Amino acid sequence: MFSWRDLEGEGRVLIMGILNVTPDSFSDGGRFLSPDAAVERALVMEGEGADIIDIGGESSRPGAEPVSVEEELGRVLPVLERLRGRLRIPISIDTTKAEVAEAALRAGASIVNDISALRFDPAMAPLVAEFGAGLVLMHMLGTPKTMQQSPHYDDVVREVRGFLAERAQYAQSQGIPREAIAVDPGIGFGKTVEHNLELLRRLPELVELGFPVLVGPSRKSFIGAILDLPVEERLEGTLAACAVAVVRGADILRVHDVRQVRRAADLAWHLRRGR
Ligand code: HH2
Repeated sequence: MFSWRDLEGEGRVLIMGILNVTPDSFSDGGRFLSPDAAVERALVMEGEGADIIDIGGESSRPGAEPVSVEEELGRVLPVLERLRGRLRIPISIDTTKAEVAEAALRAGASIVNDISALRFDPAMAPLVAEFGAGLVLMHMLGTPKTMQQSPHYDDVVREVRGFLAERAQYAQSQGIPREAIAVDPGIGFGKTVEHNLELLRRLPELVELGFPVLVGPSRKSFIGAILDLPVEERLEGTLAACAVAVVRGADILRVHDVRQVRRAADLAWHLRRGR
């Protein structure tokens, strides 16, 4: 039975290294599409200090078209099969589809990272419960195709918090234990620059829910908008956002640049403990 507490045992922030096995992800699309390149990338991220490898076969960038189960499985399964027995750290599968999640769990994944928070596929919750898998519940307004069409909230933090609390209740009602659940405000998923900033500033209000909080600011467009920088120039902005998130209570960071974020996050962790 997966428990976030077991992973957190080392007393440091957890780094989830991103492995996008896609042709069209916003920052690294196409780079790890071949299974061999993807496996190599996973091993490198483990060596750089990742605690989890998050494998995804469908881009969720704004406006992205959904892909079929067959297409998604054809991308992620060869990577999972080749990774079997080669990683010491757990694997999460970034998918909203129960069929993809099930195949991935059978092939060695132990966490489901569902950006729809169990909304898109009714078979997902029972599946996670049956496998005793870990679960990330993320907030998103609508779907990736529509989420950036003038997002509006009266109070973004209150609404995201209410959504995550409701989804966590639902997950538990389906038999998923509380210890298996982490929550995520979904940086960039139906949010303006100001919404993203507000969520990071008021992260302690999400920490109060009592679940580990995952944050994924890596290379995202709010960094580009504020610093006026293209996606390949957003490392320093990512480090700043990650450090602040850790100080404000984040437990898990989902990032592309594992080596650099590991160092920044470890320092921020010590600052947080000292308070
Ligand atoms: N962000 C992305 C994808 N999955 N999962 C969680 N839990 N939180 C996030 O913030 C998150 C996520 C988008 O980033 P990326 O994977 O780099 O891009 P793409 O969706 O284009 O593959």
